[in-house]
Amino acid sequence: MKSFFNYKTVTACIALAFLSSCSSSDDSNPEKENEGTPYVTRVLDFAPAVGQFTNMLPKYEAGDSRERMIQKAQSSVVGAKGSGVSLGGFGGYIVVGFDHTIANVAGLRDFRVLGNAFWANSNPNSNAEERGGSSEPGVIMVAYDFNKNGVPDADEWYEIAGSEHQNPKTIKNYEITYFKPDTNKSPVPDPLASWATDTQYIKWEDNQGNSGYKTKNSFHNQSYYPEWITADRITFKGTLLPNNAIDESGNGSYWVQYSFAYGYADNAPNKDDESAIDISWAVDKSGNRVDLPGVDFIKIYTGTNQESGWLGEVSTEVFGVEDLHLLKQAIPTRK
Ligand SMILES: [Ca+2]
Ligand SMILES: [Ca+2]
Ligand SMILES: [Ca+2]
Repeated sequence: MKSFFNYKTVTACIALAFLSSCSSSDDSNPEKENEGTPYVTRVLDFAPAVGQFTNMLPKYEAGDSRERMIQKAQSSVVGAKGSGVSLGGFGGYIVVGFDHTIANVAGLRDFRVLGNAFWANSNPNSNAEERGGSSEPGVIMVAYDFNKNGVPDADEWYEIAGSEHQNPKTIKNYEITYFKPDTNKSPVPDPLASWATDTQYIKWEDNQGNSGYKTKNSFHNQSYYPEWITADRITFKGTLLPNNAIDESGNGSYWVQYSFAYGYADNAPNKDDESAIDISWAVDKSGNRVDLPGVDFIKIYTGTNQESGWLGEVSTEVFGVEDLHLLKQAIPTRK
């Protein structure tokens, strides 16, 4: 945006001063009234899974209801650069909405979910084939409001088929249940890892016959189970991506979370073109491509069920969403 106002804008602002706030109307302003804001304007739902930043990003305070936590999540992701939310382990999600439909422009990527992924400075494995560092891939779902009722109906959701969609290690219709921890139980520390204060902290089970415990670490002492949930267990469903974190040091000191090639949230740095999504990658439940004119709602959920030692669980963070067309960023889709 230009750093000065032109004469006409200033005059108009003075004239409108008693009616409303006013801003520059130059053509490069992405917030032109007729197009809408290029960022998230509301959060419809927020349900993080178990995680070391759950109850922290955003912060739970005694008495907060689910509705209040959704409001806090909204405050954390609206606008150009939010303070961010953490979705916890597999399945934890956020649903965001906009004041306009993000258009699906042919041949171009259309939006970007802002995360905090970064590339490692010094991967001990110099032969690594994939880029990596802090990549915590979240699965992206999109909905176009076909019936124009202002909400995403169950049959309006489609999954963005990222690079791992056809990977045989990807598990569709995965389900995991986390059990609320007993605050009176005795912690089980790991004598070989001083950071692990309770290796049997939160029990989990999935629909593949696996079960285990989520570990509590010494860096985060608050409850990892969403405190506003009174139920003794929570279940999440979705597409489980393959594990992406590897202990490249061999001694637990240096974990690299590898990036998938494309199509996920918090998987590549925000400045990297591979963090940008083409709505044309959306598929239906059978995996068939769908031709959406645009999207009105986006859901992001953590796509992996993995812990990376002292780094904790792989958990997607979301700081906002950008409409690339309103921001005049033309990023070609993949060939
Ligand atoms: Ca497109
Ligand atoms: Ca609808
Ligand atoms: Ca992250």
